Amino acid sequence: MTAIWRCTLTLAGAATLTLGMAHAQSPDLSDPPAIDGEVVGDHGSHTLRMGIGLAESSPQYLSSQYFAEILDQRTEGRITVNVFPNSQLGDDVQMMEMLQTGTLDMSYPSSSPATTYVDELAVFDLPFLLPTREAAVAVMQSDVAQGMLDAFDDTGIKALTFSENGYRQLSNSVRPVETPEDVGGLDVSGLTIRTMENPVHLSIWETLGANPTPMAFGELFSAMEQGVVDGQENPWSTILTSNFYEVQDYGSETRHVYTPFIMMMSERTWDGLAPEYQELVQEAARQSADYEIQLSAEYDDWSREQLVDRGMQINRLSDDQVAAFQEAVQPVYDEWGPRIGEDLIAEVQAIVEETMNE
Ligand code: KDG
Repeated sequence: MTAIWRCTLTLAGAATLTLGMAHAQSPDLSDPPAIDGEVVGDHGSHTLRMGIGLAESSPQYLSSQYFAEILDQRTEGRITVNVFPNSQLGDDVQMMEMLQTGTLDMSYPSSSPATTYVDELAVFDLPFLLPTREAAVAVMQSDVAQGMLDAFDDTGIKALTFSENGYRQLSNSVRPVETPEDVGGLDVSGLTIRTMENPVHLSIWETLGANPTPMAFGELFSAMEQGVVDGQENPWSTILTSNFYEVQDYGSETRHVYTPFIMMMSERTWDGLAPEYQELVQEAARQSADYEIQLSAEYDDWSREQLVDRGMQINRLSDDQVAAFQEAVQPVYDEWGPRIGEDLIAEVQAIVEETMNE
């Protein structure tokens, strides 16, 4: 069913503008916050192309449109951002390379394939490190995380902000994946699971006895349709909005990794913007990230229910099964802890604990 999302964006001192967007498969979403900053000075016109992997109904796309709307309104149309969904312009890895060469202005990849630029980002790939969304958001907004964004300087990429991809859940086309706790972990033996292009993810699925196959997101649907891979893992919202449920009958609520997105700009594009425009882009990126996180939370459980309604068989794990799963992936910490840095992991864990005690 197609819903029409209508939102009213108000610019201080300017006329109220109503934006209508057609999109399928969405819950009752919060309206985007009013755009209330001042119009910035005239520093010329720019049209920016932004490529993303996810579909038009995803929180990533909707919040990117909000980002575009902020820039449009606060420059009186002098900065235009055109958002291209569904990996039309390339996958995460290719688009980051395009940012480096200046052939693309903006992209919004997961942090996982970006570990080739900033090693420390791999801390987010450790299983079960971020047990709640509150903890994950606190980490993404911490000085530690800001340090990771700053570490992109001189790579050719300006990293603007973190936001939420979300808790990853397992889906497959072969059988329900559930394991009695005495066996330990998840019984994924023999399943070919597509992973993001990230070595920690490979290690997780190898440790569990699956056959992990790294692959670009844009190739995933047809790989599942053609049986090249049996399964994949992504947030419920992606499994819904990218129509993976059409080729995946089984889902398991594993929540094994929380993945952030990183909104990025080509350093060439960034350097070509006047300082006042740069400041505005940075502010709009943070505002749209807050909105993206909110939308993502609104999508999460709702998407799982939608998937069940559409015929997917989804099992949730008992506390004992989760504990067994966590124990089974301990070797991933043994292998990657020293490489990622035990101090960094401890810093992240301290932020998590602080949020849990609040
Ligand atoms: O725009 C982001 C997507 O390209 C991708 O990062 C989604 O989580 C994802 C995946 O599995 O590749």
